[in-house]
Amino acid sequence: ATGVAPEKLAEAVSRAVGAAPVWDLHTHLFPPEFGTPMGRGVTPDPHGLMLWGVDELVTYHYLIAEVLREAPEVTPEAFYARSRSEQADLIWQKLFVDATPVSEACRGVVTTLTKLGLDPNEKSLAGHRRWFAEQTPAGQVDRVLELAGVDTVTMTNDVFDENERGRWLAEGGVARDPRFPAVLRFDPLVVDWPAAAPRLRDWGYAVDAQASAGSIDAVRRFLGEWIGRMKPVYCAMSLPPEWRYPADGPGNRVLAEAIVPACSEHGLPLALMIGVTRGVNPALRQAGDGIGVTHVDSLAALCRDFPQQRIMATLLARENQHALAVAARKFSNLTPFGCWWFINTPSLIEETTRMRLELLGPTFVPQHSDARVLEQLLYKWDHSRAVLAKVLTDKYQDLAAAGWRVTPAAIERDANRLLRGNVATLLEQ
Ligand code: REL
Ligand code: ZN
Repeated sequence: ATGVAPEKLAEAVSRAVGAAPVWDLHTHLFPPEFGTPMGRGVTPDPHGLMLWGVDELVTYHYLIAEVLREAPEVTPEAFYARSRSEQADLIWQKLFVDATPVSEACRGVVTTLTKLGLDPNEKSLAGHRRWFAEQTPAGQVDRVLELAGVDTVTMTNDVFDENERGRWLAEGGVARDPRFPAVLRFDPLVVDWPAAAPRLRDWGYAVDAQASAGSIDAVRRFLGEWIGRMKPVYCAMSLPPEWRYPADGPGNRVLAEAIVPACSEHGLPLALMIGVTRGVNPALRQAGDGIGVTHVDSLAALCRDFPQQRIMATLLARENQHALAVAARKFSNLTPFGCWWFINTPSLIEETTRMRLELLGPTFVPQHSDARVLEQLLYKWDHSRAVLAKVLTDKYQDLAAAGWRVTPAAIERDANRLLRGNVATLLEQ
């Protein structure tokens, strides 16, 4: 086969990266079966978990943090006292009308509206609201997945969330959409055992404050039951920067003696999302979480202790990305994934992805969306695909200069594994 001419590489790569379907490895999205507060043809469920539409897009917690900077005269309390649409109107006015929406989260709204055929230059949200009110939730899911080039949207299913828990436990459970595989998420088990234990006891599992041997058995039973109910594709938790392993304490005992064994019994990978300090500014609620540097040696120690356990990791701090890539070179059971939250910006995706390709070749998962609002898939994947294409083009140009024939088939193979194939291999073993 002949190689692609160096001056044609950029176009060939962006075509392949644009055409490759995505399996989004981590989102907070739900299909309509989990209820939705709005939409044509459905009974509105005010606590429904499927978030979509312009008010949700504009009140994304990333933008709440930004509007409180742009309009410091608005206190967080006053902001949250407004209705959702009043919050959206304020954000629209301050960040999109009175200022230029250059931040990544703002640009995301612009890309999203444009991709839906709506004009992001409108001074008011009224017309956009009318358009969304005409859509059915199911139709919108189909439209967005199609336009975003995403075929699988991995959910995050928090067993400690009472609202969601009730839906799983309802008579008949929740109807499942195969495009939305589940993930069993249980942060408090490891991060806050003193809070998790009484909840487990309420649910009928005999656990104690020390997480003694009997408790460990009960946690295994709890996990086994939820794995049976949700059929997750992996288990997940996020951990604070202070997390150390090995170290004494109930959380790590639960991790090593209940969580990892339950994952291995059911053949499930375990995802660790490390580096978040929750509630640094509690008044900001969901927008108030902060960041800290992860102790990567602890992650490496876990990978060393459980060589058979597939471990996926994403770290919040830019400072940790190099050490994570190096750890993955040492432990083949470790897969770095995504550019999480505060590093999901074009410049940091570029630097992180370039480094990962240079240290790991194509053996990682470059991105996940972390979308909370359905239509965010449109911008998160558009922006990330553009950066991935740019980095891959550079790598191929260097290879071509070194004498390698970069063929169209190789470009397609790489684009497919980076956007979907590596996830499928990781989760379907
Ligand atoms: O899954 C997580 O823990 C985080 O991704 C979220 O807590 C966070 O709020 C999310 O919206 C970030 O993108
Ligand atoms: Zn998340």
